[in-house]
Amino acid sequence: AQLNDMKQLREEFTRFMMLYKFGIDEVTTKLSILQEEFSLVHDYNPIEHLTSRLKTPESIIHKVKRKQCNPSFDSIRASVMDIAGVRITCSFVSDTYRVFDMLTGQQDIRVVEVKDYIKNPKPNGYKSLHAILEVPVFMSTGVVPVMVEVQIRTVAMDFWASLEHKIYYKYNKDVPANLVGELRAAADTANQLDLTMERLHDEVKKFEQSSVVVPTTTRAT
Ligand code: 0O2
Repeated sequence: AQLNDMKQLREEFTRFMMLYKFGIDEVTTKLSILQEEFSLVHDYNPIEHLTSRLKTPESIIHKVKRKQCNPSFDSIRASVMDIAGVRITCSFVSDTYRVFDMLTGQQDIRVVEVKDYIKNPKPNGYKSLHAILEVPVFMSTGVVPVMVEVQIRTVAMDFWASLEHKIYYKYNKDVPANLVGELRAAADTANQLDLTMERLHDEVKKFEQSSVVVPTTTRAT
């Protein structure tokens, strides 16, 4: 009986994780379509790159313990909302909101929660626009709503966050004060870079708009 229980649990876990993988597939397909449409039609692409990850079983268990939630599939589903994660990197801050609006404006997406760490950065300097989205996944037995966490940030925010993440885990979540201070300062530098790049981008856009040449036909005499 124990062996059968284990077999059943394994099947249930595989199905549980599979749905999140499909959730990621749904969201990345939507984003790839936007990305391709933008490059073909608008001659400009607000999405620099896309990455995705499924939370590891160890990391899920860790969060279940931290949140003190019941270790049943149903309560994990309800309280661990970042099992499926998609990260979108944009060139400019304005693009992060543009991509957010384009994605969340889609009919079949339900926005469950938004955390705007771009407007309200974390005390350590972390910036990113987070949203928990619920997307429908169409299975043979019917439609299943799946939660996907989307993180949208600029290249500069991403550069900062990847290094901070590495440092945080290297020091086992107890980063020395001097490094915390330097990271804070680096976040300000990244922010300055974002502001400058956005301003330059706006200037080039204005220049392009003002110098649109109306084609004239010239006649050889
Ligand atoms: P990993 O390895 O990326 O999966 P909640 O889920 O609402 O209970 P939580 O987890 O604090 O609470 O949610 P929040 O604040 O939205 O952050 C979730 C994710 O954002 C993290 O996932 C990180 O990916 C990223 N993040 C948040 N704060 C920081 C930060 O200070 N530095 C960096 N580098 N990333 C951050 P995980 O599960 O922590 O990690």
